[in-house]
Amino acid sequence: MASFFETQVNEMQKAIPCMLMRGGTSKGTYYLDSDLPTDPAAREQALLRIMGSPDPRQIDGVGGAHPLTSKVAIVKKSQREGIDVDYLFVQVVVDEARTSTAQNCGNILAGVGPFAIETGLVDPQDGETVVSVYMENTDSIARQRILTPGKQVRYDGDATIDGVPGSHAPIMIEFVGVAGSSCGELFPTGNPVDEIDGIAVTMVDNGMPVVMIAADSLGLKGDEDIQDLENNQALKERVEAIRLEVGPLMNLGDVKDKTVPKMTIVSAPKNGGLINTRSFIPHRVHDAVGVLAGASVAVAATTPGAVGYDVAVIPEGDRKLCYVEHPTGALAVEVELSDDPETLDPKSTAIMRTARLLMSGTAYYIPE
Ligand code: NQM
Repeated sequence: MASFFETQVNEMQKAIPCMLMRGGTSKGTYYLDSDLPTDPAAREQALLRIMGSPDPRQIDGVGGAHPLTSKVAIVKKSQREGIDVDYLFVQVVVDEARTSTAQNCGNILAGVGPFAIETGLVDPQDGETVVSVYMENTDSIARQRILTPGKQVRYDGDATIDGVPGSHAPIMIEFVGVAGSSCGELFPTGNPVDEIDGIAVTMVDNGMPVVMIAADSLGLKGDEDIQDLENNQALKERVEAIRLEVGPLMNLGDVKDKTVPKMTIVSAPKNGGLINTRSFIPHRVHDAVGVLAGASVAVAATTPGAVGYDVAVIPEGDRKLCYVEHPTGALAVEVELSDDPETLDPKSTAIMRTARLLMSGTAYYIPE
């Protein structure tokens, strides 16, 4: 298939069309699947080299030297009934020559609908375009409502999300079938709480495998600065030891080289939200909180017995608008909890994000 992009060929370097987009509070390169090498090793090499990995500064690439800005979306037209596009998320490890598809990313997802429209994979409507996305990493679905007045993606607008300066056009995202999508069950051990190394933890997966630990059980207040947490070597080692132990219990196997589960320290809300968080993702501390990670926290914190339930301030009503507090504000997650005695899987999970096309063109890299 001819690419949407006009690729500028360079004899010395390999050239791959791509867009750089902000998706929610993250940033990454977005590719059409058909523009990337088909050979898996060549494909991984292209993604690493374009991002500039391995290198803590990613100085020879377009990556932003942080896991939140070293992300990739690979998108193609879907063959699935009722689905517009398939989205594969790839985490490019910053300081190692490694990529991982073992996790999904709800922030980068926010840019997938706009990218699909910009590249002609989805025909825009005049006004609003609904894009149905099959998320390959977790075998689940998201429906995005994108504003497309005059059949063009609207990026400017009045919607704000904490962790991103300014305001932009809202993108409403509804998730379908995300509970247990990586771990098999919403609470993969069958319990809302378990004890690991003498510490109570909640293992939960409402779209992202998350381990919730009460701040006071780690000797923390819960509102520590990101830098303080990242400098606390003893804490990092303790959290990592728990992560390695719970990986198999969450049906994730050996997680040493995986970016899941996310380790989330929870405490009472400080600013009127549901609960307060600090998330190790898993080795750096998130500036905010992941979208699907926030969705997992929101459901667990409203479940009796789970870590955080005792300090959570739970909104009234069937559809609960839960503000998951984080270092730069709060993430609003709307959850409709189960009323089925057979399952705790929520009836629905939805969030609002914004995204913006930052650059469209050709990425170059020197192959091996
Ligand atoms: O949980 C970061 C992000 C994420 C993941 C990470 C995310 C999600 O904020 O859905 O969005 O946890 O690595 O981009």
